[in-house]
Amino acid sequence: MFINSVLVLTLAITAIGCSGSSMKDGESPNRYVVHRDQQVTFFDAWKLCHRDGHRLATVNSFGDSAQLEEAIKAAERREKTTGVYWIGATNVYITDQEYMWLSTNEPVKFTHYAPGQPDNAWWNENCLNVGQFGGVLWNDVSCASTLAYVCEEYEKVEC
Ligand SMILES: [Ca+2]
Repeated sequence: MFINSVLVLTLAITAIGCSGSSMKDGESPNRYVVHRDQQVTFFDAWKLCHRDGHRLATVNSFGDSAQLEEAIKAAERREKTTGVYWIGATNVYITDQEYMWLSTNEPVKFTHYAPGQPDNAWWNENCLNVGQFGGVLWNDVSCASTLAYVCEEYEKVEC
């Protein structure tokens, strides 16, 4: 019985796999952390999130989107102003122009674009924000724009 349990556990761990860290998406409420204290470029936002042990926000489902909207609304209610916020997807210098979540190295599959977006206006819009067109609809803008940003807490699994 003990050996069987060890075997099952070993198989379970093997099945999960372990490549340095494992991300847990869509399961922990209140994982989005809204930063409105400064307006920064996309990559500065990415760096600031990692400095806090977080990552620039990923949004992989309508559930994620609802959580993100609630976090932003709560922050905006407190400060009585709206904002525009970076989330963690970019296609800058990616040859096929496919957007990816920089934080997880995963392609963007779920999308929540505003109508007419992404439009890559002036061939210079390669990073995504939320809030510019209301709610948490996405828009592509220049990565050098300076915006507020949303980080995300995530679960790191040591191997
Ligand atoms: Ca755009």
